[in-house]
Amino acid sequence: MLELYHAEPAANSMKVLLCLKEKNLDFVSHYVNLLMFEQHQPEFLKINPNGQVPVLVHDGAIITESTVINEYLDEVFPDTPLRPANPLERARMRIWSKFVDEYLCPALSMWGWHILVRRVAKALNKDELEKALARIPLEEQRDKWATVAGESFTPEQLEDSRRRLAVSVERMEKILGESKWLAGSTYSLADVNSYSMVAGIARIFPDLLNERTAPRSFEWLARMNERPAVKAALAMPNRVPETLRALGVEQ
Ligand SMILES: N[C@@H](CCC(=O)N[C@@H](CS)C(=O)NCC(=O)O)C(=O)O
Repeated sequence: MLELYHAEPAANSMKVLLCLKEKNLDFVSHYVNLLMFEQHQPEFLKINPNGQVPVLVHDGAIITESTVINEYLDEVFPDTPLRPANPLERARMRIWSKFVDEYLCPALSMWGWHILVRRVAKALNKDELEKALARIPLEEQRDKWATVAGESFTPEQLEDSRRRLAVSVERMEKILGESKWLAGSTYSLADVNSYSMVAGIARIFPDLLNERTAPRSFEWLARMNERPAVKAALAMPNRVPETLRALGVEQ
């Protein structure tokens, strides 16, 4: 049996939801409400002591890290393969996924925290915030909550993240000038792992990724949006609006 602990169909949760949908795999969905700090509750920390989603549980075995989870799924369930058979394309799939995880995603995440998480952090009173911070297992995550509850990131940090996103789009344009998909001629985990992040850039910075400034990435995104698996994954619950309402955060 496959079980997935995940949040909204966005960011790292979306990577795995999309992989499961592409491979047409049945799974039990466990929604974790990140804005309600469910990821830091003792029951969830037993599953992932880092207090982060997504987490896959396969016949009782726990697997964390979205990129690793997707390779695992592709290896264990070989129907509808998402890793190119060609070793060079497979290497390119891993290089691009590593770039997304280490360079693109942290830059996008800073903006996500600045725009969304900050509003939740500001809505908490001092006591609630201290209690919430004390339960966060990862020091870097604790720092991020404390940062957005305070003055947030500096304009320089935010501008540098925006610059990294522009660099990411430039790289993507170059790759897509040479091949149809991000690892080469076949649709692969390189595309699956990037979809939510690239869609995030287009949503937050339409000036960086549009038909005119990045035509190939724009076309890739349009092609991705048409995939039934993308549509199915995006149809998974998004509880952010109702959570913000429940927390009394203005929308
Ligand atoms: N490297 C991890 C990162 C996971 C991660 O950052 N998850 C975020 C959601 S996209 C999370 O759980 N955030 C809540 C928190 O850190 O409190 C992966 O790729 O799975």
